Amino acid sequence: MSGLDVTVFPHDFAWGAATAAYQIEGGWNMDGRGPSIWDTFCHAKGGVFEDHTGDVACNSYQLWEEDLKCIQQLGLTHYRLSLSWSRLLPDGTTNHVNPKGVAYYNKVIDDLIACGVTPMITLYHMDLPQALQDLSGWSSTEIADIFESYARFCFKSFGDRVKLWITLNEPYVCAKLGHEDGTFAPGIKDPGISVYLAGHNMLRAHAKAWHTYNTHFKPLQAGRVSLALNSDWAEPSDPGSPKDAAATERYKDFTLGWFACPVFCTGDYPESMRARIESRSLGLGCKQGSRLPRFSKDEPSPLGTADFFALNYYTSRKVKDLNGGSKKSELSFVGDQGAEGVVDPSWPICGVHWLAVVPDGLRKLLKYIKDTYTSLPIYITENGFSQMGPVQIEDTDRCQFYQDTLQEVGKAISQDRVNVKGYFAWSLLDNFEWNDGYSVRFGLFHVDFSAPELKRTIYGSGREYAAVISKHRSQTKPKSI
Ligand code: PNW
Repeated sequence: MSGLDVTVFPHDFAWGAATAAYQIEGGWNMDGRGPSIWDTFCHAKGGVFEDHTGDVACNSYQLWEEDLKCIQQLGLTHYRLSLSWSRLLPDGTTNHVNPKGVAYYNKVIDDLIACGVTPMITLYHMDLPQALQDLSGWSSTEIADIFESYARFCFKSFGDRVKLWITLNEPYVCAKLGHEDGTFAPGIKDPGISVYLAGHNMLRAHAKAWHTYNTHFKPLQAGRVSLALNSDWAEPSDPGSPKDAAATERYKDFTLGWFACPVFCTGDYPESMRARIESRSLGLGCKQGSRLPRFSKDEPSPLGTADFFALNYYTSRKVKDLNGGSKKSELSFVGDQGAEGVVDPSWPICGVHWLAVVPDGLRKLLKYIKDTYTSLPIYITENGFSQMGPVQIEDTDRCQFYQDTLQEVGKAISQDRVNVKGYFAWSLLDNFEWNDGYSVRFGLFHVDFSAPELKRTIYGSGREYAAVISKHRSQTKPKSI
């Protein structure tokens, strides 16, 4: 990455790495932590590669100091972590607080700040307390108020030091993989119905939490709150086909627009979602009318509930129209979307099957967000490259990936004038990669999962990332007078 022109990144650019509680912490039943839906999903067996679990993971609950050394070795300016809701509030409600959970995160936050690293904290990264799932989880209307109480508790406990908050990570993935496909916890397969309900309650929960912060905490704490949205970049499969072009717009609306439009544009779902789900609901004989819920006028609107844009980008797709295909009369999200994303055969696949490497897709997506949704600052809150199979500590292909990707981010800043404020590599450490277990490695540090010490070793790409950060620091120091 030595050839990268780092001077295009502003001097206060956030150089980060990201993790999530369930993927790294382990200590699943230690010191009063309550179970989450991922504990249940893993322990039920059958849903995760070789029945791996996050019971121990990187044991960051006990080895936090080792993680801190990794963060320092990289020279990160920012570290994005998530809080385990059920470690703080074992049954999900503020009726029972677990003081050891609070103490753990206090130490993490204090240590980061003492080392000059700014924490960015995600309140929810896929790990709902099981006790709340037992009350129907994201499908229940009440969840939004319960989440708001949890958020309020976190702002109160940590907001004196934490100034960058993400309420929800990837509501699309939680809703679609967790409630439509059933491949992620809580493993619900209820095509075409629960997915929209879960997504809707996530938006309500986010909006309530943002308003609470804005009214009660922002005046004193002066932080910023957003939600992290994942999106592929998408282009028509056949550039000459108007049907593929229309399908591409729907593909973007049903992934990014589903959450970005209510928050950044109109306070409501994209028109294409509203119209299609309504007409297909009628066509499919749904008794309750549209399966896409409506936002109530009696609740705070989702519109304007973000102080920056947080984007998780991994890959791109070529989109084919599916309106005439086998999904036409199927009650399902993909049937509603009427579009299918496919991988272009010219794109290399890294490790995990869904991740085709398309660095310039990120530049295009950044410009699209600026043109379509907002001129607020954008943080790339996740982006990364995985390895599968034999471990290569000298991971030249991943070095190339980071070089190419950062170059594209640089072009977005210098040529497209997109206000990108930071970049967080996914991930600091190899970790529990959801239903791929430990078979897929995203870390800048290798973790030896075969030995109880769980030794962390920097990859070649980690060294290169550290070199970029230090080069940037030395070349863009604000001039002293
Ligand atoms: C993100 N997919 O999730 C998450 O925020 C991380 O927790 C995760 O480790 C990372 O990406 C890498 O996968 C995704 O199947 C999980 O398309 C699955 C998918 C996409 C993103």
